[in-house]
Order: sequence, then structure tokens, then C-alpha cells
Amino acid sequence: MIRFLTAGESHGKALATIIEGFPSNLPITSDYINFHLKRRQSGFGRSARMKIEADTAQILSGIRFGKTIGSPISLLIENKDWVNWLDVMAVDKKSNDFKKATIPRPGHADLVGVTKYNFDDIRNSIERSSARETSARVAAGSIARKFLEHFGIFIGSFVESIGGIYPTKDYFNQLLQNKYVIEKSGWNISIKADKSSVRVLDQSQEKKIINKINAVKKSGDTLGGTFITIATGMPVGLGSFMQFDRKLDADISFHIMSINAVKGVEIGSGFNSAEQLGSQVHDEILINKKEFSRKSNNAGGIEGGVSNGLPIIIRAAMKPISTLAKPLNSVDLSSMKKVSSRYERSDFTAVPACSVIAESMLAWVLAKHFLIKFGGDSIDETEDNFNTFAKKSMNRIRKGFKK
Ligand code: EPS
Repeated sequence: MIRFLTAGESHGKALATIIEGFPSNLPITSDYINFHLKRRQSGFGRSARMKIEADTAQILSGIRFGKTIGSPISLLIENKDWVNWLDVMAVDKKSNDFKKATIPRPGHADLVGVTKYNFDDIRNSIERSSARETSARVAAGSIARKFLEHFGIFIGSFVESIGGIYPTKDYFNQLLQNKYVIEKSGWNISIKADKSSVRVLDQSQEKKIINKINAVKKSGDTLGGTFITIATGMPVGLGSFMQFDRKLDADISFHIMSINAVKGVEIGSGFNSAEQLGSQVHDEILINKKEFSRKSNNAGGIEGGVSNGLPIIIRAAMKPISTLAKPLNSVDLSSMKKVSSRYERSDFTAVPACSVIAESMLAWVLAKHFLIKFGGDSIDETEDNFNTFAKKSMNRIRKGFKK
């Protein structure tokens, strides 16, 4: 079983992650991790902070001569902005002219954080609840992604909408109807999306979104949106219906929902399927030259909590960024008087970044279930187990039940 933890405050010295449980001999380079870290930082609508940070992971352990050695992998990402926060984030002593943050911002963890942890400075909540932490998640997720790629599983994503602006073509539905052809791998969708400054697949939509982001910048507001994450090259059999907490769809939802500001997750046709007839929703099983196929993929690649070999398709919603320049009502906790909410530098939208983070979380959860099923202390052993299953079990079912 793989696991990882992250540590670090948004304006502290660094973010760190410890990743454990990957088999030995998996090739991985810092360039690969840094490539995905950079993708997370791109996107129109981010704050000036992104001009300060240039995330790169220092590999502290677990990798030797470009390969995992089975030991815990530890990665460190420096916060370049830390030098501007030395007083506020001092580890030892508080400076005399230091000012507490006392006005909670609606939508953030500010008020619940001070209540739960008995803080008298909102800064203590702000720092760890910040989405800056997701940089460490992308670093950890890139190890999982590299592992999956070794077995032909490729992950990609694109932004479907920002501020309610959708593409002319319904790409999501086309994916579910097997009509959007993903050339070779899910990663190809990301290659296309990465060419757009807001990670959309439609150029006219991109223009409209940029105009809308510029308009909300002026009016002091923020935007949310929806994004699609997919995985191709899936084997049958990840996850299980034998116990509720082993279901792949449940675990994927948990991992995607754990991303800051995500408020909704759908697997396959999700909420839409509730309005349709069973005959319109379920993916008919076809056979051709002893190969199974499906007419559609409304199940998003998962039936009974188990991967069915079709692409995993997830749709998720991110709420608008909670820090608004346009003041919302709040209360100053030092005077207990009604005031306008405090503003500090923030993004106007972060849906493009969120879609890249979702790739990492999906990679993580798929790698976890892959290793639960196939195990192995070295990548060679995992390969043997995987190939045995692919040959024996898959061939057996292709032949049908014995008469
Ligand atoms: C964030 C607020 C902003 C974002 C930050 C997430 O940071 P700051 O408060 O320093 O302006 O830029 O995102 C990142 C730093 C990042 O790397 O993604 C928040 O409140 O969640």
C-alpha cells in the first residue's frame, strides 16, 4: 500500500512530502517531476504569487541513479516568497510590530480554523489551508503517474468551463459516448489543453473566458468552473465491491474532493444519469473477435466499484476563489463588530491549476489500487504479476464459461 503526507505552510520556508511504498527500479527524474509542477503553476487568472514561485522538487531520498530504490522518497519544494514573510512566519519569536489577522474571509477555513484549533490569529489557519500545499501533492502524484505510465496507463485533463462558459462542443458527453477519440492516450488531451492559457479545448471559448476573468478582476470578484480528468489504458479489476471502502469510484471521489475548493465530483454521466432511462445509461456489452467492447462509457470506466477497462472519466466542480477584492460582510474578531472582509493577494480563478492537481490525485489513487491488486517489491515483480493476470484471467473470460 502506498501512502504520502505533505507538510509546509503557504508562506513558510518550504513544502515537503514523504512518499512510501513504490516498488524499486522505477525510472524517475527530477525533470519529470518539475515538468508537472510547472504545469500546475500555469493558467491565466492566477495571482502575482505565481511570478514569484518557480516550483522545483529537490529529491532528498529514495531515488538513486534515476531509479527508485524502494525506500521512502522525500521531496522538498522551496517557497521563494518565504523571504518576504520572515517576520510573519518566524519559527521562534514574534516581532514587536507584528499584526494579527483578525477578520475571517467567508468561504475560507479562517473562522472554522480559529474556532477548532483555538487560535487567536487567523494566519495560523490561512497558512495550512492554502492551496499552495497542492504543489507537494503534484510532486507526489508525479511519482504515481510515472509508475502508471510504465503499465500503459495515461492520465489527462482539460477545463470544461470557467464562470459558466462552456465549449460549443460537449466534449464531456462525447467522451461518454465514445465519440471523442482520444488518440492513443489520455495524456494527449492534456497536451491539447496545455496549449490554452485556461486549459480549454475550444479557442473561441478561451477568448470568452479570458474576457470574463479580466472583467471579474476589475469588479473584484472571482470565478469557479468545471474540469474533466481521464485515465486511459486501464486494466480490468482495480477496486472491489467486496467492501465499501475498497470501491474505486468511492476512493477516486474522496481524492478529487480533497482538492481545495472542489465542491462536486461525478463519475461518468453522474448527475445526468439520474434523469435518464436505464436503457439510455447502461453501457451495452459487445463482443467482436473475442474482444469485449462497449457502445458507450456512461459508467466512466467503473462498474460495481471496479475498473472495467474503459477510460476512467471524472467531472468535478471548483467553487470560485474565496478571497474577493469586493468586500463581503464579516466580523472583526478583535472588536466583534460587523466589518468588510479583509482582502489579501489572491487568484481570480484557479480552475486550470485545479485540473492539473486532479490529474495527480487520480494518478495517486489509481497507482494505489494497482499496487493493491498486483503488488511487488520491484517493478519487475509488479510487471510479472500484472502480465500473469492479463494473460490468465483476461484470456479465461474471453473464452467464456466452461459448458
Ligand atoms: C492561495 C492564495 C494565493 C495563491 C495560492 C493559494 O497565495 P497568496 O496568499 O500567497 O497570494 O497564489 O496558491 C499558491 C501559492 C500556489 O502555489 O498554488 C489560497 O489561499 O489558497
